[in-house]
Amino acid sequence: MAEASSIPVQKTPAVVGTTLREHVLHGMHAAPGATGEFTSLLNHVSLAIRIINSRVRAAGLADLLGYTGETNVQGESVQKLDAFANEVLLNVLERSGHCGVIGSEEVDEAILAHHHGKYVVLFDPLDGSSNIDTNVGIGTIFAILRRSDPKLSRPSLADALRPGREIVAAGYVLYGPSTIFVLSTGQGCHGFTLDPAIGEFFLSQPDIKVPARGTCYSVNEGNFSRWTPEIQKWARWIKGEVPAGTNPDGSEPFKTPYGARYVGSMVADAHRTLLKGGVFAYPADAKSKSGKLRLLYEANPMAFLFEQAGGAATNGKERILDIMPTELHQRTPVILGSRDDVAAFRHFMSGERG
Ligand code: AFP
Repeated sequence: MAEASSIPVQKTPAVVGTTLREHVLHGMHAAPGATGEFTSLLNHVSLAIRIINSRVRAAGLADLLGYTGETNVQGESVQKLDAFANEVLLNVLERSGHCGVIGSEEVDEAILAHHHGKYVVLFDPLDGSSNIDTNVGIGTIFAILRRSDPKLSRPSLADALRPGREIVAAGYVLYGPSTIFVLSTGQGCHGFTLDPAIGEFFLSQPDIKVPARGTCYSVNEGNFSRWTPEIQKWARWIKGEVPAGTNPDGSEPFKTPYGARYVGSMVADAHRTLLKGGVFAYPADAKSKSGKLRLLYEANPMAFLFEQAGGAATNGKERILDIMPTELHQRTPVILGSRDDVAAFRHFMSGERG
């Protein structure tokens, strides 16, 4: 029988890890000249998220399922939870006093808030809302930009119409089996999980790196007949209907077929892709000629996070973060994920493969 002394001592895992608040404060201390406003703004975002989360978790009980009877600026029926999440974010952000401009997927015009507010916050309050009634993962997505001249100029729409490469922080929250907050302030991409008993987000996935290649593709293939021949060729290739072939960049051949995974909530599909690799695509089609997803509320924040995690995001021709927006509710094709898988899609679009 083994002596007691030879039994390896199990280290108790730390009960309390790094909270989201500490993580953000740490970033502030490392930034010379930081005033604390950005930290305060992120704390307000986190508060709004926790309020939304509490309602999402009780949706079936609190008469929050179903539609309000209104249609939003996109012409889509507004879900009650969508309207609630939107209101919470708008109220909390306005009260923070840090926002010059706020843009929401649910609101027609940009909201010009505080004259000297340093920041612009753009968000999709509840992404994947058509999945709400069936208890499938949904999420919130946001991006934060800094106004160029908050002391001298009044807030205007132009403050929001900036390319994604100027984003200073972006994140999404996935209301799934647990509530996960993925955040980047430009120093990598980090995942926090909500401890519902304590009401705090704790760092659970530090420095997420998306694998250079994955094994899954995520696209609404019901749109196949509406796609261009180039996109159709990509889809046939990734399903292994044609030989994998050699790569234009000389890298190791892909192992097709890839597996298919599609939830229909961008946050859920993107989160899986971020952690496991592969590619998520919502390309343009004959019905949605500019794609379906919104540049400022969905594509840009996700592209920022994927690039921070070593992945890539394109509209098929151009890096998402380089697109110069012309409208608040502009749509764009989005292809994001593992570096090599996104490159393969681009090679089909440019005709380098096909
Ligand atoms: P909803 O918020 O209307 O459900 O749209 C979700 C979404 O914007 C995005 O989250 C999904 O990736 C995409 O649309 C799904 O679109 P399809 O239903 O056309 O596949």
